[in-house]
Amino acid sequence: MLVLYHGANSVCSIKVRIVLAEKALEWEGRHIDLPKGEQFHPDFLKVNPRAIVPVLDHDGMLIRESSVISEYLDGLSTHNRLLPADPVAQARTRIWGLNTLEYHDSVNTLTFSSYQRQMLLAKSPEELQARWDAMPDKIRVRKTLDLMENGAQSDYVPVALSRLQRMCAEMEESLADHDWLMGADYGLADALVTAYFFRLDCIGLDRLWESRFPRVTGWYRRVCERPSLAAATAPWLDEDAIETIRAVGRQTFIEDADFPEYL
Ligand SMILES: N[C@@H](CCC(=O)N[C@@H](CS)C(=O)NCC(=O)O)C(=O)O
Repeated sequence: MLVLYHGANSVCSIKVRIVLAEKALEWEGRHIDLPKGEQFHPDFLKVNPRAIVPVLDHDGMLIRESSVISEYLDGLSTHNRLLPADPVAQARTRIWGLNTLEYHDSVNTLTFSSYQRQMLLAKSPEELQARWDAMPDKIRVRKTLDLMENGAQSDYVPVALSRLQRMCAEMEESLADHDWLMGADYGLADALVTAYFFRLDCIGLDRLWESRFPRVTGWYRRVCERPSLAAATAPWLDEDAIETIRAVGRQTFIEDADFPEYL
């Protein structure tokens, strides 16, 4: 049996849920409420001492890291094979998977400087202290504290924006000759990066690619038309929740603010 420990609005969980939907695999969810801090509960720490989701439990065998889980799931059935057969395309797909570590860090920066910041600001000093004490990664604590204090003015924000511009520029190049990242067919590389775009879209930052990167804009439109994105998001995130997140994002990242030029 496939059991996924996941968060409703966690980008890495959305990534894995997209692959589960693309592969039409049966799975059971164990929802971990991240804003409530359920990732720090001793029962979950037995599943992942790093206190992060997603974690896949396949018949008692635990697998962590969303891109690794995604490729693992793809290998479980021949239905809608997502990893290309060609070894070079496989290597390139895995590079997209590695890149997502950087995308995750950048998207996490922007999320915690906007709506997650509001969630943290609403907590009492005691609750916050308990959270910092529970977080195993103290570098992440430092970054979160900085984002909480400075919001969009944090030094982390322009770095994140310029890295994400680079992501868009690299994708624009990869999409020069075909509709999907690895060729004519939708594949694992597309599935691995989609959730980061979904989150940026939710926090009102679709202008990172809209009117700047036309091929990426078309790619995201096509991704949104696939039933897998709705299947991976709608049951956990309704339109009202997304609108609230977007409103905070729009307040945080002022519409006409210049993006740092990476290119
Ligand atoms: N590189 C990991 C990142 C996992 C990660 O950071 N997950 C976030 C949610 S997207 C989390 O569980 N955060 C817990 C917290 O913020 O305390 C992956 O791709 O699986």
